[in-house]
Amino acid sequence: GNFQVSKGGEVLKLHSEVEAKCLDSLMRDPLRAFVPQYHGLVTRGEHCYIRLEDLLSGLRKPVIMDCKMGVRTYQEEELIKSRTKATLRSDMYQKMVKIDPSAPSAEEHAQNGVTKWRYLQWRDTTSSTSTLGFRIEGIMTEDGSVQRDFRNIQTLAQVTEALLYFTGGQLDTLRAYHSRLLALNDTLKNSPFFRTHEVIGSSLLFVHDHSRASVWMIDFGKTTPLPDGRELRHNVPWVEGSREDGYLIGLSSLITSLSQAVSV
Ligand code: 4IP
Ligand code: MN
Repeated sequence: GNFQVSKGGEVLKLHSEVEAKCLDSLMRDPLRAFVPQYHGLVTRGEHCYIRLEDLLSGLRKPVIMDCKMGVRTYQEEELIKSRTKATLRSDMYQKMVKIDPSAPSAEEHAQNGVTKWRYLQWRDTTSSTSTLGFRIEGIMTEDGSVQRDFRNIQTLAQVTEALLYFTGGQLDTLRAYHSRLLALNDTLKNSPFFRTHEVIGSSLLFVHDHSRASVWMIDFGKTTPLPDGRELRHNVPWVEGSREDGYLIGLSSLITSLSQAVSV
């Protein structure tokens, strides 16, 4: 949404201090090979932007898929806020009702609002996020149209179907994605950044055209360092206070699904 295309193979993204800090560290981490190159900040008019490598540059009619990673997409802080000084969001209530009028509780209907945590958590449990550790947020096809009806996928078999649709069943493309994800899995295990950060709401961006396919880690606006030298495992379910994100649960689901798609 908040991207602005600029010239010279770069995109500008509205500045976030949290994201800029992550990108700074990532440029000095083994994960650098899986993240768009970060070129620092730039001011245009009244706004400050993050300068990023344009991952689509040089591709002809690219097809794109955004997978939001992890078993939850809200920060623990959001849950705590929802209990204490609960701000009600009528926009989120409306998005919820539009998809499922019976989703809000009687109280939420009466107050015409839900907390941000409630909305994000509802999204997580009605998609594959809570169970498979990721969800397909959207697919952009060759003609540039965006399809979002993958967000309520629940099973791995449905994911595999979506991957076949996304790649047109092209074996080369599926295999390229599969080996890229295996390489990412290896690199994550050796990444100081990954060990020491809680990765929330971040996506894997799958991009291919007729001749190339790659996967990139993007969106670090809710990715934060852990305090006091704490580290995460990333492959265990979340319980409140653990700050575990389940990122590797999602990656492993994706790898399994790609193996299935390759052998269809
Ligand atoms: C959106 O809901 C996404 O969850 C956004 O996450 C989130 O932004 C929005 O919160 C929320 O309204 P839908 O996609 O269902 O419309 P992302 O930016 O990763 O897509 P953040 O990053 O803030 O959680 P608000 O508070 O920005 O509206
Ligand atoms: Mn995103």
